[in-house]
This record gives sequence, structure tokens and C-alpha cells, in this order.
Amino acid sequence: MSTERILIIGSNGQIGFELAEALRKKYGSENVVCSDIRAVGEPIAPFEILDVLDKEAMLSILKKYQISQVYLLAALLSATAEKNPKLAWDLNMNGLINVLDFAKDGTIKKIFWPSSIAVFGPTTPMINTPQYSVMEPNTIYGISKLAGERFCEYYHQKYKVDVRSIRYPGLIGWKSAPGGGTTDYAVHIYHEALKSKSYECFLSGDTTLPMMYLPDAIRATMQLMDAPSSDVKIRSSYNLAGISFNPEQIASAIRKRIAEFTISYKPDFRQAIANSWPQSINDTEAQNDWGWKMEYDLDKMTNEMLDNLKK
Ligand code: AKB
Repeated sequence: MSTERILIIGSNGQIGFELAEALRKKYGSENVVCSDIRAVGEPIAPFEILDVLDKEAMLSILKKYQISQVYLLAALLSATAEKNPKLAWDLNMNGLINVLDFAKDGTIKKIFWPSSIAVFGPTTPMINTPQYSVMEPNTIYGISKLAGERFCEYYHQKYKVDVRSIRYPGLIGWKSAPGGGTTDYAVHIYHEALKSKSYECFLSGDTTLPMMYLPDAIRATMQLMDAPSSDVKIRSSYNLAGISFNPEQIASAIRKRIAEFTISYKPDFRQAIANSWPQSINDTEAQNDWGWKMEYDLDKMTNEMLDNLKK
């Protein structure tokens, strides 16, 4: 058994919940400390209340558990961030810098930090977007993620900090709820399909975005964290392609299982955010550097989502 001691910051969120499960299975529950700004229900120990902006409190948790790796997941996502840009910048940037500083001074050894397809913007080529491209995000979330990527690479180059990152597409899972993103519709739609056989979508039917089933995203994250340091050639953040589809296409996939399902469209402010993001992503570097391979397509994901949500 490895001697890794892991801290997940933001463990109550959509990624945190499933990642905690997977990491606890791999490293043993006692070696994976979950933390969040508040407890939800009766959290499984070890759990600590932690505000990512409270550097002192973070240090005392790192020392108390002799943490070697931090997964920093606390963030404001795209739609929520637009409603409170200053808080989004503060949380998304200063939380990251706090953790990077603890790696710089040797308190911790390795960091995972999620970036997003939101680092791209309206001037980026939208189809098969390459790893290196024009990056002019026009959402505060995307701006903070792009700045975060630059900080990660800077700390790696200047201070040899072992930080690893993935530009997640929209994430879809049945175990945990999404938290304020533009891609959240692709989770809500499954819940509503089972509940009311209809769904009103806040994006237009032809809005194609890259998405990924959470088990693939968790596997990618753990694969990247396990890769030998010399294989991790990109220290900003890796593109991951996922599955590209639009609301019409996910509705058709659901109709293969629930024939009566109907979808209607009422685009809101999130439409402009979605329009600024790529429609499909090229992840050649992740495939070449650490052997990434996706498993779930739209139909396979839809079957698993509906089967599990029905239970
Ligand atoms: C969001 O919609 O904000 C997130 C993301 C794509 O990073 N799911």
C-alpha cells in the first residue's frame, strides 16, 4: 500500500464526490481526507471544514494529516461565476495560489487542479480545438482558469512544483449533482426524463459542446496523477476530448430508452457562454503523453445514467 496521504478540497462537489470514492478505494479511507466549506449530512471521516482562502487553516490540516497530495476542486463554475465575478476570481485564483505555495515550500509533493474547456473563447477554432490555440476566454470562469493554468506552468518551471491538470469538458454523472455550470443541462435532462418525460433546456437544440461521463473523467484524473513525472510534459493543462453532442442529440439518445420523452428550448444567459466554447476537442497530447483513451460514448453513458438514476 502506498504511503500517499491525500487532501481533497471541495469534496462535496460533482467531481469531489466521485473522486473521493475512487481515491479511498485505491489508497484506503484513512489516507484520503475530504474537506469542504461546509459538511453535507454526516460526512465519512476523515473530513474537515476548510475555506480554501484560509491559508492558516489549510496549513494546519496539511500538517495534522501529513498530506502529500492535494486535489484542489473548490471553484465557482461558469454560470455562477458570471453572477459574482469578483468572488469567482478571488476563490478560483487565490485558492490555487495558496496550494501552489505549499508545494513550492515543500509542505506537499503533488497537486491536481482542474481546468476547463472554458479557457477557450470565441476566437478559438471551435472544431477539433488543438491543445495550443488562440485563448481569449470571455467569461470570468474561463479567465480565472486560463490564469490558473499559467500559474501552474510558472510554478512548475520556476520552482519544480509537480502540478497536473486536465481541461475537463462538461461532466455528467448520476452519483452527484453539478454545481452551477453551463453544461449542467446534460445532467438535469436525465433526471427530468425519468421524472416527467420532458425537459425545458436552457441552451438551444443545436448547441454542441464537449462532455464526458464522470467515470471516464475520474479514470483520466487518476491516470494523469499516476503517470511518471517525465511523461507529464504539459504543466498548464491537458485537453481531453470527451463526447461532443448537442441537446437534440442527447434527447434522441434518451428517446431510444424513453420513447415519449420530449424536449423544448428556452435559452437564457448561459447560451452566450456555451457559444463561446469549442464544439469538439483534440486530445492527441493526452493520448501520446500518458496513454489516455475514453471508454464511454453517448449511448453507453445514456444507458448507465438512466439505469442508475432509476434505481
Ligand atoms: C461549466 O459548465 O462551467 C463546467 C465546465 C465546462 O468547466 N462544467
